[in-house]
Amino acid sequence: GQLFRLEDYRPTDYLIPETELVFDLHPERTIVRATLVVQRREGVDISQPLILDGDELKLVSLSINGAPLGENGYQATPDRLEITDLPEENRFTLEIVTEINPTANRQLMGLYRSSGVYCTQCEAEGFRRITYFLDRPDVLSVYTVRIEASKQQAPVLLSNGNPVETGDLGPDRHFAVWHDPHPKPSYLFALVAGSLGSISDSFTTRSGRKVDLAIYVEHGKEARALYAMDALKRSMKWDEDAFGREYDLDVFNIVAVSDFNMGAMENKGLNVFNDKYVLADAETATDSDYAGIEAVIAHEYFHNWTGNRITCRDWFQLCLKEGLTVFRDHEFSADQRSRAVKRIAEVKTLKAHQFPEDTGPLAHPVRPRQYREINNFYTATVYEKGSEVVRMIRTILGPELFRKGMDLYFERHDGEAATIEDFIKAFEDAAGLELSQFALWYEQAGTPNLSVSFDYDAAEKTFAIEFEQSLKATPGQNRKKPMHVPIEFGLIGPDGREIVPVSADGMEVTGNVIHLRQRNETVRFTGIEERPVPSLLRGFSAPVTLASELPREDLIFLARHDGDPVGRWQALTKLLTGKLIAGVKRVRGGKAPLIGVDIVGLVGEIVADETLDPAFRALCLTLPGESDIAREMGSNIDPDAVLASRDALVKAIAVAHAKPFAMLYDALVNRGVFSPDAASAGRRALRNSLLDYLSVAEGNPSRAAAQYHASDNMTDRAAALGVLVHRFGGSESAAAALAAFEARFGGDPLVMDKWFSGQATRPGAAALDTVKDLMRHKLFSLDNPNRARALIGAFATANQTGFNRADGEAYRFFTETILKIDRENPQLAARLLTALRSWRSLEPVRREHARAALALIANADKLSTDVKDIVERTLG
Ligand code: B3K
Ligand code: ZN
Repeated sequence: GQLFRLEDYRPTDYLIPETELVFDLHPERTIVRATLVVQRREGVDISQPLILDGDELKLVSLSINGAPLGENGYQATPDRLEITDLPEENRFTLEIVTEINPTANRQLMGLYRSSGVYCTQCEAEGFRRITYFLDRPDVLSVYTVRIEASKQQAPVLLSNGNPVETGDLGPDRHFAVWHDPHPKPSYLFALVAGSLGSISDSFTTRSGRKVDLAIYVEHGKEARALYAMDALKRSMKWDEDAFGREYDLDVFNIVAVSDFNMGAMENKGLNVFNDKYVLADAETATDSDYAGIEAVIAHEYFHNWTGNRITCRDWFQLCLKEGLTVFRDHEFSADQRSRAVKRIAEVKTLKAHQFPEDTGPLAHPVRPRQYREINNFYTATVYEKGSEVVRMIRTILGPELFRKGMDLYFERHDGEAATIEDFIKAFEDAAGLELSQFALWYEQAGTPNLSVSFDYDAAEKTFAIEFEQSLKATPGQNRKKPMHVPIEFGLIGPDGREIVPVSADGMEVTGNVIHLRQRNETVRFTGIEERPVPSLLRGFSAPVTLASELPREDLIFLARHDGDPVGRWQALTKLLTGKLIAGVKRVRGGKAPLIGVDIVGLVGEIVADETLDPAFRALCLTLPGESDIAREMGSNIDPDAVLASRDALVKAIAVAHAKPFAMLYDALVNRGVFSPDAASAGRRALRNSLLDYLSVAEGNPSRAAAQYHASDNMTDRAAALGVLVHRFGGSESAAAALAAFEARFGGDPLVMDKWFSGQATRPGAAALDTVKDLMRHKLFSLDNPNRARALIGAFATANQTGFNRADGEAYRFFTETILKIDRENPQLAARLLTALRSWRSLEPVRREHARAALALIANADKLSTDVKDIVERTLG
């Protein structure tokens, strides 16, 4: 693959201000007639050819200003069209006719069919699979789209923008015309045509524009789209209130399809979704499905301003739209639900997905400087860390100046393709600040580590905190500069109250934020009457790791008394992780883990505290997962020992608190009809976590089996199934529940994904055979991304002991499967393959098996660019 570099960016010689597309839709032979108004940029010589991107295209005809182009005037290959015979005038019309085959398109990029529905996916480079074009985000065009199709096969005809006209074309064909007045890059183009059911509603913007809303789904599933519609209306309102952003078209359409490479796509006025992020009701969706739908609906809607109205100059700037839009959807969910619980969930996600990226071979900056395959850069670093960087800007500026900066950004760059520099400049100008050191967060890969030590001087009544920041080398970046790290903090007195220092010397401190800028710095607080317990990184104010020499008693104190719930959770997690890691070491030495009563008591205390939100208690009760423990250990991982240590702590907590846990389990039983709201979901989360502990304490599956069969909602049902399969797999109760689930939901592949994942994640070596068997299940298909992720993805990322079998058999199976998927859908194969990115941190035997499996992929022939890029960097 070719290497693309940020420093090679150059604007195009030609622009395409207007694009007219006519689609004559047929399953195997679709004709696309593109009429482009082409504009030569000022100063560009007429001898400069017009070079357009293509991908697997078949050119039918080509003309300029109405006259067919002679064979010597151009050169066409499936992936490139170079036109040399161009008119002298600087503005001309180019007509390109191409033929494409939507049915044969299994990569799910460009125009393809999903269960008979024509749909498109153009980001990042899918539009070039429809017609030859300047397929890059800095070429903005006004689109008019005419779709012609069979009335019977495709009664619904949708594209971007507003509907203009519809009509008949004889007995079985009809057409629709759409016009999008907002200039947009080609990656935001969309078309949908098919037979679909729908629900509709409307939203009136604050300036009085009435917007017609519709969600299109498979016939019969309309009622399952109601929650998504509700989330959409709340998102539209929230963006007006929180960011002053109104919607700008007469219609907003969402379509759910069942074959989709990622979560969803923000095409202007026509969002296309993976059905997983639209369909929900009590019977089929869990609370976390509901939360995911709310977040993704909001995310795609928010892109209308951050991504669409202001887009990216080039794909290196991807975080400009993604990091910012993730930040916006995080804030939305925080406002709709419990802010603290939402923040803890974000921190867990960041640590689980982004931290391993930063410490592994695929590490890259939030704004990468080079890529071979852009689709491999839709990563947790660009999205989640990108969001954390925006959050830090708000922490540094404060909410008012942050909003002022956002307003300035919208005002300056509306209708443009912008860069990270433009974004940062808006905040610098709004706040009168200089953010050049801060901008290193976009440039330097890796997670900074802060070593912190403390010194209380009772005689001077001062409390000093000494920081040392370090950042390890990452691929292509050996030497790093110190960063600007905003550290939210609190000092807590022995009575649990916050201490307000008289002054802070040595470092910049604004309000409750310490600004770390040098490699080594010390802040000294004065007027501190008693030795305080410091709470650092409150709200997880920066994406860093913290190595503090805080004594155990202080961590216990913080877990009990920190006024910041995120701080409480962080302290508890640190204690639990330390205990779990010590346990792993003992297990590896052939000994049983030692479990102190204090930590067991602490967990029980928090769980029993009725003054706390049940969702928060559930988070505290859920021990760090096996991969969290492995990540914190960093090297020489033996997943079997990790599981043994974790199970031992679960058991100790379960046995110690069996009685109060059982009472709480009963008290939390669902009463009344199911509601997906955050408070009800929090109670279910706590109750289902208790179910796991109680089942361990009781040593039998009865309680989980009873819950499974009594459940009136998927959250409780899936949780019970999880306990049965993971704790009592192979038991009659587990088999009965699996059979009941299949009998009930066997007609619905999306729901059955839970059944596939549940079995794929059963701990232990036996899961591999189960996964192989399930691949032959009638509902399973490697071609469908949701199925592949539910079975293969879940096995590789969420089954530490099963996937990392000591004999390496699972790696070999995985390798073969990736190669199979790669033949049809390279993007999906490459994404799944990242499951092996942390192979170097395994113990030597497994590490060697994993390396050999990766080498098998690297040496296979006919690898896609996508998989080749990942495997080469992973083996690095
Ligand atoms: N922008 C899309 C992701 C496109 C991925 C292309 N490989 C969804 C989103 O982030 O909202
Ligand atoms: Zn996005």
